[in-house]
Amino acid sequence: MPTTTEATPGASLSVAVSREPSQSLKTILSSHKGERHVIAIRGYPDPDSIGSAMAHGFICREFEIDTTILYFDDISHHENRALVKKLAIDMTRYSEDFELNGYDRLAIVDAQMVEMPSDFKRLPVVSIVDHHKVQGEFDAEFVDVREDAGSTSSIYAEYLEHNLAAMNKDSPEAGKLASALLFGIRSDTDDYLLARELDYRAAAFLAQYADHDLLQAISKQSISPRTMEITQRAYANKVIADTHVLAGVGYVRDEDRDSIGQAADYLLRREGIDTVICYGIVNNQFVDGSMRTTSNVVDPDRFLKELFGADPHGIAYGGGRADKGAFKIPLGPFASCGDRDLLWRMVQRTIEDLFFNKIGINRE
Ligand SMILES: [Mn+2]
Repeated sequence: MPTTTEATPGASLSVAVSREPSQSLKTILSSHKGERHVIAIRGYPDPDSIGSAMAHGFICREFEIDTTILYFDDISHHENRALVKKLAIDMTRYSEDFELNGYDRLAIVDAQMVEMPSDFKRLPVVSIVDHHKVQGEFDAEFVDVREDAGSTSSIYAEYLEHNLAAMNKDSPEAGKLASALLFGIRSDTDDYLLARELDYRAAAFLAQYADHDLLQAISKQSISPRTMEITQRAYANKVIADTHVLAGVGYVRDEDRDSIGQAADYLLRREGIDTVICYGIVNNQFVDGSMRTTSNVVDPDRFLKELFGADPHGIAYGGGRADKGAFKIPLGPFASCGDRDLLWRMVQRTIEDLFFNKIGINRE
């Protein structure tokens, strides 16, 4: 009996889906057969951008296009490092001496901002696929930006569903890719809380290929000792005011930045708390923080913009969306303060003063 793993699974999920983007990507990639492309991940690599980059490479292989996944910022989150390691994803960290010669084109995935280092300007952009409104000037052969998608991984899953590259249940490669994309969708939609129709359809399609043991192994990744330590510092230093928690964690290395957000997530689970701000001095250069809220009245974007204001160019130090936000304030020359404890106390005192002032609570 012939097996038909490529026979439009997911077709039973009724909604009419345009094949147009998949078709035009197919046409464009067909015209670049034999070329070498860079797939660029801009910003800190996260599961969505990593999964999307893998998918783009997987599809390119079908068109005999050789690809290199290039990333520019350290993989900061422990879970993301686990993802790359467990799936043995072949990714290259960009450095000044990266040999750009021999590459014909550039593909950008899940980037939000598409600015590239200047030496990349000579590479024509073959595609931009994203679910954020894309910022910056760009000129690409293929653009598929869907703001109604919860993740870029969902868009790539749709290309796969439309057979741009053969998915095969017996192929470990397909299994790895489906797992990475599922992880990307889950992570960008906050565990499907923010998922839209496209994301559910993508997940239903991918689930049949995914390696579920692998997926579980990635998501059950233990919390790193650094994150645990930073969370513990946040817990020890927390100041509670009404339903708010403010927690300074002191000095944090750049690669542990994500632990601040994880600590905030943790504190938010405390009974009676609905809003958390967790912050530290990151890389000895920035006061960097994360905000989390489950409150119906607190808007993190507005809250942080009002709390910290903007730099002289009018760029706000903080911002966010419905349930989370972040801020980053450069210490500038104050970073050189010879007394680290004093500098930290000054930062802590300033943030606490601003915060208590804002929520109208006297701190003593
Ligand atoms: Mn994304």
